[in-house]
Amino acid sequence: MWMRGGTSKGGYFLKADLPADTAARDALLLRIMGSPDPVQIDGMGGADPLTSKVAVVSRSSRPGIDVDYLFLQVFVDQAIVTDAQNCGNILAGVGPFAIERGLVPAQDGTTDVAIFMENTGQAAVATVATPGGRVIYDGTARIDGVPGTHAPVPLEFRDTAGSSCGALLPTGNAVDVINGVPVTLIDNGMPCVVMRAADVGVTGYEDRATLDADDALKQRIEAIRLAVGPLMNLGDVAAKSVPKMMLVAPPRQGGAITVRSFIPHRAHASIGVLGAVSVATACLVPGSPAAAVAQIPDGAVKTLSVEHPTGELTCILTTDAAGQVQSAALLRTARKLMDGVVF
Ligand code: NQM
Repeated sequence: MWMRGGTSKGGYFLKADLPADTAARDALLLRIMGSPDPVQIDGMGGADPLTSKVAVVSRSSRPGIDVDYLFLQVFVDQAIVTDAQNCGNILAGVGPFAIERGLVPAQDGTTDVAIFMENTGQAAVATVATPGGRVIYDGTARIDGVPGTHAPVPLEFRDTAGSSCGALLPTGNAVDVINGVPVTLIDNGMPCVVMRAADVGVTGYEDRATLDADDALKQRIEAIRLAVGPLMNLGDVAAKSVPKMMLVAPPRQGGAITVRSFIPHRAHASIGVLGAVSVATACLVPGSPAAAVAQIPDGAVKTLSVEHPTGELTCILTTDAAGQVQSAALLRTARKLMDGVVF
């Protein structure tokens, strides 16, 4: 099934329909997407990392979990398929897909689908609109980066700290200085390097095309990315799609912070879901570059609007008495685009 999940798009597969052998599976997915090729002319991929994504879904045997979800990023112009990152946008389609494929029985009204995210070993709950026991995609919910309105798919994440790096702050520091740039190395569901845009010579308000055309900027932040991989317990990240590079600036639309993200070699048209959760969490780390530019509301439950190139993404973070983030909730939508046979 081909679906839009949040602001991404990709192929959703039943695990049993793909080869069990990883190398054979990855070779098939490269052929399906048409990679490596900058325009993916011979495949289904959309010539953009945001539209070259795969979800592999199976019924779960874990207590309290309905389905297991493995996310795979298929690189556009390199023959790489990586499970080194999760994806909270593609996650938004997993609940509807699981119900449509009969892995989860639909309730009348809404159906909660508990999803184990195999990439990071953590769980999320997606709430799918199922009036009359059938998945619907039409609705009135709107997310920036997607035209029109659709049925809401609220997502809730718990205990995502250290998803891939072993700790929220893998170096134990609020700030590390890499190549002269103060950064926060953080992982609250997505490994991210958060730095002030001004510290790498941009404003943080540029559009995607401007950032993608800035080769000097891209080389500078790639050098930082390669340097921090081992510090974040990610090893050599040359062929990995993490960590994501987050350039932050003060909010301009009444939100909490402005972000321009590289994922990691192209600028994101909006922002990743778990990327946004990680940046929002960085805003709460005292002394960090994000905290220096963020506007943070009072209270244990914080509604943080993360401004991005095409609008904003609101994260609701629940913190404990020590100010640590315990859970994150946000709104996505999804749409079934095509169900059939890919050759
Ligand atoms: O951070 C793009 C996306 C993502 C990832 C990327 C995502 C997330 O927007 O949870 O959703 O960072 O590669 O789909």
